[in-house]
Amino acid sequence: SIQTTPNLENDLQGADEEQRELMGEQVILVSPDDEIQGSASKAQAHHISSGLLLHRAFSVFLFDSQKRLLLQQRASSKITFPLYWTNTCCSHPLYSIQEEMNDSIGVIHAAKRKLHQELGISPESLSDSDFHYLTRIHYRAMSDQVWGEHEIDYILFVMKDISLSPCKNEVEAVRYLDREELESWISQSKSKFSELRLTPWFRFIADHFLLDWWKYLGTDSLFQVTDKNRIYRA
Ligand code: DMA
Ligand code: MN
Repeated sequence: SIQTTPNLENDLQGADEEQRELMGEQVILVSPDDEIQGSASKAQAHHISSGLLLHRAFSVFLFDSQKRLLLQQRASSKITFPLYWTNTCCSHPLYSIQEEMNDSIGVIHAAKRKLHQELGISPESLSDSDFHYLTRIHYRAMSDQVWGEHEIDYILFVMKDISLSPCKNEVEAVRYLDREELESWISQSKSKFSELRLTPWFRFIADHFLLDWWKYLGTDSLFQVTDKNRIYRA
């Protein structure tokens, strides 16, 4: 049938079954100052019919001990940004006592859950203190005509050698890149002839912060050039 107005149920129909299931998760709705307002389903928060509800998210950047960044290509089954390359792991803290805790504790709990589910990284191999919360970024970006992101994204850095076993339904491919290799990927992705696509949030972080922060990786200077209390508006 021909669809005239975007409809949440119709737009979910054609999606991958496992990903559709995950669209029932309850994400945390926040104000532009990141104060908790309530919850909504992941489907509702990301669909144009509700106007894209501002919610809390996190982006993990995991580096190995050689300071190479682990990137993932999103699986073709993802409802938003399928097959785009992006940082190690992204998702949302859920509306639960464990994950709605403030001062980045909640998002760290959520990050451990998703590093395990998406990449098969065992939660025992990471402690809360391995995660370094740097700052927050507020951005909005459409994936297609009906699905998009509108989030306050907590940036988490981890430097640790880990073993992984990616989940096919979440991740198409993984790759470690050093700083110079990422710079060349970024310029490649800007060419209109390139098939390499980077997610908008990763692109924003890479363009504005990442290459600088990378220089300070593993040193205390990293925390002098980042502001935990600030929310950058993309
Ligand atoms: C959402 O990521 C979070 C950000 C920072 C874009 P996602 O679409 O990968 O979430 P999930 O893995 O829960 O589907
Ligand atoms: Mn989101």
